[in-house]
Amino acid sequence: MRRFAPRCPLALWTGLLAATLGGEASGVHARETDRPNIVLILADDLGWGDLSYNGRIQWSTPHLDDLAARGARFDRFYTAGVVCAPSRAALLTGKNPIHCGTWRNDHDLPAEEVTIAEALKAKGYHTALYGKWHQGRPTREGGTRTHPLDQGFDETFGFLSATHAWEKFPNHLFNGRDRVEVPQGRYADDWFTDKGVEFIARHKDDPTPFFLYLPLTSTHFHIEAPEDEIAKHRSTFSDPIQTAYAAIVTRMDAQVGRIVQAVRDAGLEDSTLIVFTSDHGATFEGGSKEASSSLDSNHPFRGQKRTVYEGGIRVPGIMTYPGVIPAGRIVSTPVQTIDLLPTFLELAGGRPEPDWKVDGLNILPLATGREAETFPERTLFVEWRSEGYDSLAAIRGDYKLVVERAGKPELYHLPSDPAERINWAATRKTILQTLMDDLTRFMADHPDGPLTVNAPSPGVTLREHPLFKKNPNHGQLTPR
Ligand SMILES: [Ca+2]
Repeated sequence: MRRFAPRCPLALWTGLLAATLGGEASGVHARETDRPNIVLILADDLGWGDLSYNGRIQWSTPHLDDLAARGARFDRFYTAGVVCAPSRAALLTGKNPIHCGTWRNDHDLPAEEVTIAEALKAKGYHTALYGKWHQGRPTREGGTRTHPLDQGFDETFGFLSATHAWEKFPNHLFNGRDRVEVPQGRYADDWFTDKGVEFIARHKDDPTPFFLYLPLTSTHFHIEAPEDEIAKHRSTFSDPIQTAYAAIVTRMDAQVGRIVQAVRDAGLEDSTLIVFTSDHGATFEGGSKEASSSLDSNHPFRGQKRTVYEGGIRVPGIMTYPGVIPAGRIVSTPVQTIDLLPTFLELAGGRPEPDWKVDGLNILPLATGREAETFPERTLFVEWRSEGYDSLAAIRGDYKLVVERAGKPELYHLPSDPAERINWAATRKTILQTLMDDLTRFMADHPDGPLTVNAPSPGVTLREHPLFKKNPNHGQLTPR
């Protein structure tokens, strides 16, 4: 039997509540003070507006809607990167991309960085990754320079490289380090969900908990989906690309439902934290074939993948842990994917070591609502200064600073203007200065050089943004 008393306030609160309400009779069981299993489901390029709980009307996402309703829904959940590799590295290490050596999309996650999997493994967790890695460049042999097996995962199955993960119906995948042929015609995320379901069942009676990381490839291009899923949307759409995109989203929702059901079937629902989010906003780039742009996947936000506007970085964020996180809780405090490592580690009865230099914070107080008022006000950062871009953002409370191409700072008040249309920089100078000072400090140790306003940033070769040129919808609000 798993027994553990994690640090307060979680253990204290659950213990007090159990004592007050009468323990078993109240439905608050002793195991709620144990270390939970942790399931982290990560979507790829999923837009805020792709889920029905965020207003999508052409299709529905009942499993995600239900998951959100049964736990905490974070309405200001930010990624720490605007493309895959930096975002995923930050998520796994709890550090901003410039602090974990992975601020470009072709960077490898350095071996010395401590991941969630390594941190939890050291606490006795079984760890698995099924899905897309993209944390190390492919090698000539077909492997990857930084392998998940070297970053704390006991077992893995899926794609190692980014471009391989475009294939929705792969003919080979990687089982650990081994390239394995798989029967063609099977949808990749079906494989990964099957593996996840099997992993949960296999570990249900273990004395120690598990960490399952499921980085699915939905909704990243290619825009292809299983025929039976596409058929469900033919009456809604005439455009085959929109039809396929809708099918990608609803298939992903069904996969989330299967994982939740597997947890339930294993009798682990009350002892499992389930987290769902996306690595960044939807893309309007060529590979998406205008699926996300025509469907306005980031609605109501401005921007897309590779931009620091809300459409690029504000994504769905759900945490469900029955008995600990109250159902129906909505959190409006800004949080970021760097917060997951310290949060998970707190639940596992640990804390990040000081020499890991983790940037994120434990957000359990926000998720549970207990001592939420003690959660410190802080500034969150997003930087993207490669591939010809020079985009920075600093977010604090209701305000957000954007500095594009070292030009004039833009200041937005997000509650009144989530689409970032009204620039308050000329008049709200105190908050502007605070955010500029924070951003300057954050950028001081940037490996490519510090922030210089009104001048191109060092180490950045500016060029025309290809996606601005190709996509007239960039940054525009389009009809649903
Ligand atoms: Ca992505």
